[in-house]
Amino acid sequence: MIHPGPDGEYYELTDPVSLPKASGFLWNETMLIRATCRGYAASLFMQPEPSKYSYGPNMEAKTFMLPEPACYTHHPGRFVYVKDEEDKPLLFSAPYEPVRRKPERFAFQVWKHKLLWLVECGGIEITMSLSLPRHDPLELWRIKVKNLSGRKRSLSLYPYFTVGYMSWMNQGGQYNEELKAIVCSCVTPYQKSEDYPKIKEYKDKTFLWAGQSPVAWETSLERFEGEGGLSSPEAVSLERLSNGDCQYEMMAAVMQYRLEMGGGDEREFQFIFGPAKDEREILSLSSRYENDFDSVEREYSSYIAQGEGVLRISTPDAGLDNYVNNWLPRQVYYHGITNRMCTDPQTRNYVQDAMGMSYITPQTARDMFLLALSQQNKNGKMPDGILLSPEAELKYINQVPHSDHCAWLPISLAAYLDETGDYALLDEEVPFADDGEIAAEPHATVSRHIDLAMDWLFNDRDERGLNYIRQGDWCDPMNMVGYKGKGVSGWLTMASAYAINCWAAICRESGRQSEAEQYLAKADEINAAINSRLWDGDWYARGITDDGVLFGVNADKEGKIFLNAQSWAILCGAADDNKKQKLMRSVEKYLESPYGVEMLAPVYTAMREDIGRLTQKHPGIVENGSVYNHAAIFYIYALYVTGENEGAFRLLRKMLPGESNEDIVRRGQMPVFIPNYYRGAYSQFPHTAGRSSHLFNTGTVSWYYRCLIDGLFGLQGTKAGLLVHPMFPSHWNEASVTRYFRGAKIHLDIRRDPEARKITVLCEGKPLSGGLLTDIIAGKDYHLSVKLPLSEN
Ligand code: CEZ
Repeated sequence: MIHPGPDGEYYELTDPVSLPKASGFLWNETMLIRATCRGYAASLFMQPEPSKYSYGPNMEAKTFMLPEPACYTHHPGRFVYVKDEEDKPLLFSAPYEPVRRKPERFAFQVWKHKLLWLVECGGIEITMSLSLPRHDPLELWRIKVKNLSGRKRSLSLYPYFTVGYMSWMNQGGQYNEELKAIVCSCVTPYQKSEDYPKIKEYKDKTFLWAGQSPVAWETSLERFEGEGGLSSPEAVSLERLSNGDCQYEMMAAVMQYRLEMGGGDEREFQFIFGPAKDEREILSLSSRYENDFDSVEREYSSYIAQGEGVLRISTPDAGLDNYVNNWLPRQVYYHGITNRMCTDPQTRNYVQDAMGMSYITPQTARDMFLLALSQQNKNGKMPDGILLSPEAELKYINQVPHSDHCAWLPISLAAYLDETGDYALLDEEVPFADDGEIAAEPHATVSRHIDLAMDWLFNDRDERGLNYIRQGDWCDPMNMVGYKGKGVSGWLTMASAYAINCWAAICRESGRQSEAEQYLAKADEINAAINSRLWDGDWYARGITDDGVLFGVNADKEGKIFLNAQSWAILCGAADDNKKQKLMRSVEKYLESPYGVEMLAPVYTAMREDIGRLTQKHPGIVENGSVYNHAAIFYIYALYVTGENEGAFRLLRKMLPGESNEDIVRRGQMPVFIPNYYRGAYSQFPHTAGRSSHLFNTGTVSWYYRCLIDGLFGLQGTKAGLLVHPMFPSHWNEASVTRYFRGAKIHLDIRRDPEARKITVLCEGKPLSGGLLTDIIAGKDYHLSVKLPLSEN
């Protein structure tokens, strides 16, 4: 059903039915497209806000990327109908929708730099491949037709690219001979005259350019479908498409090619699909790319290859190797480059995505940290969102006050400093902002900025020593715990203590001893408050509402235990070993499912007005008790940093669609990205548990990478060098790793050794004290052999 290609270059699905929503995604700096194995596609481009060029059949709400996208007959997509002009019954469509004729052979290949579909039906083979240019928001399609039937065939080929409902103000389409393109135009709807200057600059045209002129075309969806519908369009049953234009009707871009093919003959067609401002731009774009697909694909492939990360692993787990070597760094890179396709990323997301870029392109991480800090208020508070351009504005959830954004600064910066040793960053002078406006004066060093952020967190606590939650912390929809100004977040209090501890460690490394001691004392004070107010006997409470009600405790019927309050109690040091063992048992008992560890349980099935929107979410999705991978990876990281290798690895492995076909079908996706969640509520709704959200925007991947570096492979940077301390699961006896670190290439052969009493690291045969490789020279190769004690188990 699914298998990796040679050297993991691609992942292949060999039937369109078992994983109907299986998908892959491609992006560049200005666009993103997600396409499924059956041909449906969701695409957007930035101008500068996210916009569309291929729509569904009705006005679509502009919102953020949603989980569990529905697929329906008229869902936007890219399809090719094939009709045999002699043997009429033969009508099929590649890759599968909308005709859904079962193919003799099918392959959906997700490559890092392209998506490819191969379909064989009735002796005709269609190959469709999609790549993107480096910059422009355009789709470059190659469609190959091969006659495998060993006899002459007379075919009609109909590329059908959806355009849909573009505007209630003005929309129409026609074929432009001169441009060799179907051009669909609209005017983005608006009512306020002050919007016109912006609107008039929009790319309000969608065009389908063809390398070879079609014999006929169609621009009206209704005329194309006729009475046959999309599974058997009336227009395809006719001799020729109508060559009609479209006047304020539902649009489609359909072309017809007549092919006389001898046995074994093959033909290739090239298409460019995307938005444009006007015909002149269509001409310049098509002339820039026509007849140059090869080099454009090569350029795009090398662009994507820049996101390869710093680890190449070969372990007993081939599935994990494939994901870590090929797909994980790509997904981290996607987040750092595209900022999840918005102009005002949430501050916590932006700073954690920067953390991930420390392992991919550290310079990008550095720039992201500096931009985020330049938007900090002088009082230390961080904004809810980071504005990526002067005309950007805070939207949606960024208009709801959340209290946690400061905490992520030292937590993420610690990974950057570990990876780069770039402590000079702490002395960089950065301005402040006053409510979004970057002020000319005053400036302060990065260190001073983070001091202020830690002091803001430390002071933003109530008389019990717990942090106010306002209308949310890491959990966006926990919006009614503290909206009256008294409710506190147990998780945020733990995150504050952990952040302050991380900052103390950085202060120590950067020679600010006294500040380090002061911050350690502050963290201890907070941990004392946590243990006196939030320990419920077998786990930690999630918080206390405006009305003083402790929640996330055993007394609760729903939302008894929250995962984040357990993992962060371990991270901040509030949980001593006795409490840690107790909460780990509780997590295993109440939250662990075959698909990973759930975010809370039992799920909420009714509104709690002292907790909020979270409790209104459908049981088992997103924050209401799904396997919310971002929360799960925090727990896994907490287990690694406290030496719980077995539990950490078990849950790390469950985050990837498993080896068994049954698990893969249940998740419904290929292991080419980690989704933000898998359906939860396993004990209450086992039949839907495990389903993927198919949403690849998630802070999980930065932390997954950190778990590999700081935990599983224990190849963590320090100021002095690379600390080697693998934390293998007991069933791993050996592995080899190549670690790229500060310009050097470090080859590690790691294996269990009956003689080894503790982890021993030899570099070129000489023991390394404390497993620390220092004085590392960029450009040099190092060969380390690491001996691990035999596992207890
Ligand atoms: O957005 C994410 C945020 O991007 O939710 C996480 C939060 O930590 C991330 O920063 C947990 O709440 O508003 C909503 O209800 C949405 O559910 C968002 O909370 C959520 C989106 O679903 C994307 O996952």
